Amino acid sequence: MNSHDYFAKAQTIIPGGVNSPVRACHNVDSEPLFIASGKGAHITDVEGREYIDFILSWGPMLLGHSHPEVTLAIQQAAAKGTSYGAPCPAEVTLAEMVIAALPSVEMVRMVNSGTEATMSALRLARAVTKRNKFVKGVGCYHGHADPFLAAAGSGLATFSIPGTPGVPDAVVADTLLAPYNDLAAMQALFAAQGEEIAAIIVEPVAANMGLVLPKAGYLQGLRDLCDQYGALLIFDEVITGFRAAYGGAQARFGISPDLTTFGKIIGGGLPVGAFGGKQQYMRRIAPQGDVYQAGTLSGNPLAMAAGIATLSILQTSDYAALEGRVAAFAAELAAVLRAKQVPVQMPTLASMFCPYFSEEPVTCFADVHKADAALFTTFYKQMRQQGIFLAPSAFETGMVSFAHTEEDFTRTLEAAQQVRF
Ligand code: KE4
Repeated sequence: MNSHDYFAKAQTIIPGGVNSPVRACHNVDSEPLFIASGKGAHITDVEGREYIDFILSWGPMLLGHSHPEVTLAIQQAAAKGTSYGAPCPAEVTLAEMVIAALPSVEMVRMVNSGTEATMSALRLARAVTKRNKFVKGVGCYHGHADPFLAAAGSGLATFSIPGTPGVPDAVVADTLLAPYNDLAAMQALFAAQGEEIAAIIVEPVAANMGLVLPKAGYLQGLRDLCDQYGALLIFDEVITGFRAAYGGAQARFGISPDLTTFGKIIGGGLPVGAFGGKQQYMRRIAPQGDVYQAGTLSGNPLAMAAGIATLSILQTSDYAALEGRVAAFAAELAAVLRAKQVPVQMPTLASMFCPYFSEEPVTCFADVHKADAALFTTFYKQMRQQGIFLAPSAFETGMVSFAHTEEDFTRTLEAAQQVRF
């Protein structure tokens, strides 16, 4: 069977034929590829075609696919059993590694996805502050828990309306929205409602509307507002954790949040999320405290083994060297595209890059919508035809691993050279 056949069958028994919407490739007018295997920076589809992978499972595979040490760790753990429903030493080891990497994290709870991490962190912030309202940035994504699935209300209203059917109005009534990177809007929100706000949750680098870097002073401004009004600052580092730097975006930008959420890389490709922060907050989590949070497979021994193996390698990996290589590659890619008389912005940060087909730099969600989605679709399709596997959406970020070689970059640039807009 080829991908088309698998997709046709999948659509009869799985909603949209996929287990997560973005994989359906609707944003780029394409059908998904069904993948048979991955090795290093490459994946192979069910028809045996190989691609250079810049999705990397939406972030987890910073070491590349099937890294031998990670695979061995998982195999060895699996041979001893897959889940105990009781604590195991690996949970302590991975917690120690996360805490050692981020000074702001003094205690951590493992969960099974980024969604569980952000959902739990918000519950904790609300319990700690005894407040219900929280603020999220427009264009930031924090998983699919109900409170985060909010859209902007009408006009100047700062309250939200449900972003999807199935979320009650009441659930998002306390979800406040402010444009990412607009510190003045956030300050106005706090001036009006600050005493009722439990938390700001923010992607310190917004990687779910392409790649939008924080403006100078923005993150510090959020920190100052939270301090002034007694709200908690939650950094959603599900993507940036251990990718923006080994210590996450908070290490790069020198901001200490009250809570941090993790996912993706800390599981090495297996289902892991986590939330952590200062002891004074985290000890409120059951069973030490009174804020309930739980999970059958939280701290799963295989997932912990994969995370430990991954972070053990990343601890001594040269992030600066990778960042330099990615910046050079992205600059060359932008030059190749601009030579075709198309407008390109190409922000990068660490091992992330994002081609926006836009005349103007992208600093917020409104700017993202000014980019030419049709050009992106053309780019995506023709690159995929040439064996380059880009994120199938202009709202996602290109991810590079330590396994990508200069040959991979060269082949990608050659493919871009062949694109006809
Ligand atoms: P998960 O529940 O998908 O593990 O994590 C949710 C989440 C939370 N916070 C941030 C900053 C995230 O980026 C995510 C999930 N990221 C998307 C891709 N950008 C997941 C891909 C998908 O939904 O299939």
